[in-house]
Amino acid sequence: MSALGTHILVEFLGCKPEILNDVSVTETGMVDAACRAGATLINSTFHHFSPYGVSGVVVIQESHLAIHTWPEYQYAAVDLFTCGDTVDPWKSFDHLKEVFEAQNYSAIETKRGPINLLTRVEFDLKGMRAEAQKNFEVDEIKYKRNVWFTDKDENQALSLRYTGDVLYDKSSKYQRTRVIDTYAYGKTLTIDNMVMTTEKDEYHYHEMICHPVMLAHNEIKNVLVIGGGDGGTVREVLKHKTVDKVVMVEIDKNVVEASQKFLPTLSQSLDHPKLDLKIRDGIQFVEETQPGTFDLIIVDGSDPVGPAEGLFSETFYENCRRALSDHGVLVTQAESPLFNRPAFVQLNKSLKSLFGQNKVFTLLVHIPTYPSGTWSFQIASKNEFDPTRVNTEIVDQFEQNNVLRYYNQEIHTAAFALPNYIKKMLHE
Ligand code: SPD
Repeated sequence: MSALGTHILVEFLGCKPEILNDVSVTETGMVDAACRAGATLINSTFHHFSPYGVSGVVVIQESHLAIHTWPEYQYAAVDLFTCGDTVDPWKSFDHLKEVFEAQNYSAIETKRGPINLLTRVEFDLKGMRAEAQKNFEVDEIKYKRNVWFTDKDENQALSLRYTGDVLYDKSSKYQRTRVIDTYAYGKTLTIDNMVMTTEKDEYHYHEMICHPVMLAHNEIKNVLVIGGGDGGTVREVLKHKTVDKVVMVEIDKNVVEASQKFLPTLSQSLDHPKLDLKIRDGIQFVEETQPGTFDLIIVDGSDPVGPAEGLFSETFYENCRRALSDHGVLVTQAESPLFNRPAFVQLNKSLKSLFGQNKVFTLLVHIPTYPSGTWSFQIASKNEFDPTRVNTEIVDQFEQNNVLRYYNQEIHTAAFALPNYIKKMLHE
């Protein structure tokens, strides 16, 4: 290897103006060109200028492809910059020539980072970051780094802009846990590129996974929380005076550690005397639990990929049912009917087949930082229990004593009201 990278400066002339003015065709062509070169795609951002022109960059693991078009001159200026031996930027060139229907072109290849002029050094990454951070503090108002965290599937996404610094980043054999500092929602816990909870909207989720069921029931003594390592759920559970004991089973100690270090408002009750915190697999724990042990099981797991996949299986819920006391009830995070319809519908079906058609209820909650914003919990009870009915005096008293931010008696009723499209999904 004689240089770190290859840079090809391309002039495409006599191109089709309609193509050069179409941001979507241009972006697709550039992304496709990166893939044909054998590059690993990181991200792309493209913009259309009115009335003419497109600018865009495709960031690849091996550097970048960039373009500026002047449709009115049938001209595009393209940079193809790649590093390493596995990527061939000339394949991108060949592809783009076809896409833009260029009648003429010129290309100059130059080597970037000549190895004979460079000396590799080791350096202190952390020190550099701290130094760079000082500059941002001075200039904070003028410059905010444009770094985004995106929770997405192949068709939908939720993005949060953050400072660019990752406060916590550890991978276990199960998953990668990070804490980032977002501008709009404060410190945010993520697992494997998915938002788990944020400082500023966590109460929507944590109040709603506990209080509707606990207040409607009003005799919950022994509670099991599966997952919930950030501590938000046990913080809310422990607000109920009826509770004698809470067992929380979190598979990954990193989640607890991250929350204790950076999310104190969530993790504040993780050392509560009524709490028995176990770091182990919740699925196995429930399998081994004596029948009839818990009045309430709360499944506060992640999305159904990786270690949380089993938290959506019928065997797991069969074991939960067995572990519940006669008047026991289960609440589980049940994904979004919009973002993950298959998981939402399947979970409802499984619970109905295990607990009975009339013993399963769906509750909706608005969570701004989860993709689509609409999220659900499902409730299943062993015996007759109607969680939609609640003593309003008890709710009012509880809400005032605990200064709740989301839940109240009107929300209790409203949360069980399902839009027609969701009713239809659940009855198909
Ligand atoms: N898409 C995110 C679903 C995560 C559910 N659990 C969140 C943990 C909060 N305690």
